[in-house]
Amino acid sequence: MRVTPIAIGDPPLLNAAGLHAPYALRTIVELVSDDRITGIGEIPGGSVTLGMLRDARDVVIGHDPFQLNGIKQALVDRFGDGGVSALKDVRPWETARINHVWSAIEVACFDMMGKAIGRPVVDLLGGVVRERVPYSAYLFFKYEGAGGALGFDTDPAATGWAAARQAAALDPEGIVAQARAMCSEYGFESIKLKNGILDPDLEVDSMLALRKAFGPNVPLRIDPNGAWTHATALRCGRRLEGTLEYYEDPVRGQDGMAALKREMPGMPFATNMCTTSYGDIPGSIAKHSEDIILTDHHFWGGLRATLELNRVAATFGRGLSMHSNSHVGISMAAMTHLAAATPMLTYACDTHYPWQSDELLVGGKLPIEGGCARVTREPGLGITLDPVALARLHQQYEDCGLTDRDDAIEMQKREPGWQFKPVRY
Ligand code: GKR
Ligand code: MG
Repeated sequence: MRVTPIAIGDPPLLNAAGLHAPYALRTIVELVSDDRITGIGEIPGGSVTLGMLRDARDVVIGHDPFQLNGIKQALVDRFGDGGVSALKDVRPWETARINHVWSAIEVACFDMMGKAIGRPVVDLLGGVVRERVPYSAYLFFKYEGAGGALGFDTDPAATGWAAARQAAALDPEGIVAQARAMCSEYGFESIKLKNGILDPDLEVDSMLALRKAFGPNVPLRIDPNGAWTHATALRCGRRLEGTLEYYEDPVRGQDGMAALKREMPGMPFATNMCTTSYGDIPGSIAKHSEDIILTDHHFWGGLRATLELNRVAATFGRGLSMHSNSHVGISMAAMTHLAAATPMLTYACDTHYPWQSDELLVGGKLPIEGGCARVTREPGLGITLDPVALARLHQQYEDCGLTDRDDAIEMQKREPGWQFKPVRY
């Protein structure tokens, strides 16, 4: 079992927690069996998860990858609940560290199992319900810059999406230009805009500009990450009634979401913040805090645990979508296998994949065409790790000096004194 932290170039994207650093951190897990079958997994980076994964080697090595229940139990015996993120208030979805650790290992086990029996992971999850998995264009307000080695500089020779990816977008015109370039490159047919940063009315104006530019048939979502008060969210929501496919985390907490929903019964609400684990499901159902849950195998405890949400959604009349963070192709492949096997996951999934140019797969980045990623029929995840690329991205991790994501620190470099506020507007 090899555990490798990597850093991937990431542009200066804005969100309620601050600003993305020039590099996003991920941790890569490789499991190698006695008969030389390799399985790979990817998880958000960070010192706690990295330390736990390194410690998990003693627990994992020697197990049969098909014995997922036994491996999971051994990890729980070793780590308990794995500790809660110090950034719980900033990123409420990142609470149970054991889920991160287990997710990376479980995905690697599934990759090994698939390779051992010559079947894709999606078949081990019950089989294909959709071969082409739709993803949405995930737009961000941003400063100028491409991230990575270019930091906040830009490449003057860039064209098309590569140029738009590095351009500043701080107003409705910038967001529409970003959307046009991303949709024309990848063919996305639905759009999400990250909010909770600028003046809320400017953010709503940006959504309305997208509606005008793309017409009524392109589903639109807005996600202020709970940074709005009830009054702001109600006012902005009213301006967006009839425009949104769903309203993602306008306010914090299940009680806040439920109270807002009662005042906007016609608006579909979605979350990856107030209902983020099975422990939150009773409250979600009792309060009806959202209509759509954004799944995420990195945080819900792996592929099988996330797939089980399908039954919850079917039983209680909820919809499913998918959450994402800056990532490379192992996560992209795992997300696509999972979405291809989840009947209730009918909303286009989020992905940050277009924002990252670094990749560690043989053959480079996985294709997104017509807004969709096609699930492979190749064994396992259907991807191969390029050891040279992995070594380069690990060196990038060593060189960049980052060990944990902290968007507030990055923001303070731009705006000295800037402080994270759970509710800003
Ligand atoms: O990448 O800045 C970001 C997003 O804000 C991310 O951290 C969130 O987890 O994608 C996210 C979401 O809330 O949907
Ligand atoms: Mg969200």
